[in-house]
Amino acid sequence: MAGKKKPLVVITRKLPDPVETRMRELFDARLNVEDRPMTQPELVAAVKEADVLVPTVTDQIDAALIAQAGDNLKLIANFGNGVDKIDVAAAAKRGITVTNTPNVLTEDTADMTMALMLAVPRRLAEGANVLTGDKKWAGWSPTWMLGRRIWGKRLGIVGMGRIGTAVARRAKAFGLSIHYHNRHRVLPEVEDGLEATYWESLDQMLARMDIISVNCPSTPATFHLLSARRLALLQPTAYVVNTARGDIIDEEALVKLIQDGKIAGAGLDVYEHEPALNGKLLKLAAKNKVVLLPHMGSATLEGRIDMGEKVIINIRAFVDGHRPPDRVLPLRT
Ligand code: 8YV
Repeated sequence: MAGKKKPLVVITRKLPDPVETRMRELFDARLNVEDRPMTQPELVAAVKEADVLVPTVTDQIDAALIAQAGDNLKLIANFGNGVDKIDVAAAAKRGITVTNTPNVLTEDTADMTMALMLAVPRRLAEGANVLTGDKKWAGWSPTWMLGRRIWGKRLGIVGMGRIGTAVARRAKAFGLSIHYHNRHRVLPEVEDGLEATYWESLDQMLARMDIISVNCPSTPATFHLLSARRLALLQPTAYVVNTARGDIIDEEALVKLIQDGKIAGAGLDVYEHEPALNGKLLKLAAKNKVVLLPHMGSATLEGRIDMGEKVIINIRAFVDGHRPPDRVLPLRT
């Protein structure tokens, strides 16, 4: 990246127009206007040539890919918060910096978490389908479309980081009592403000909650954190919501427990093998036991523009020789 030459920035997916316009002004930006996900060979070609790669959650930036990077590649500026698809340690070994886009998608993702938290117990999708379905609506009845009340129930948040805390703030206003499990207890003032109860034991928390919300990152330590054994601790009336990453939950086990009536239902935005979907989940959706969204927790125009802005700031800072604000360090093992 020597001299005044603009850095070659390869962006793997189509980004909002204002972001792409700014990137073209600032960088030698190679855009993906058709938004066709790049194949692995195309990604290899990109990392061989680029000074900066801007991937998203749909790209697998593993050690094998990083090993093929050209000497120019010095920065992977992820368009997204979660870096579970990037081998950050392999990048660090090759002297490649990794950045992400925290904070700007917190509130949107928390909103969608609340939407999913309401969707299954209050039969939202099912109710909406009544009016647009084949049969004519017969009208209101006192015993029809009864769901379960949210107010006064216990919410267990797994992962009390930025998004978990934003979920807790909203949930408190919905009359839920806040419980959480996290690697570290949060500051007393945060806990007090939320009237939150900390559970050191995830097992014990799971056994006592009405709703579980998964809000931790996907790391080797959180893979199947909600394992078959742990999911079996949930009450038969409990709901599970996941807007984090699919592989934090043993999806097969979750499906089985819902099928068997051992858990009441789930609201999911993320899947273990996405974009592939477990057919059994689709069957449960048809029976209104689960509400499924296609990974759209942070999908607002404002959020995507803010994410793009963060990517640009990270690239600019890096290219100008500063430490980029959202640098991601390899996990300590
Ligand atoms: C993004 C997300 O849409 O940022 C994340 O971690 O899960 C999503 O909300 C996606 O990652 C963009 O790459």
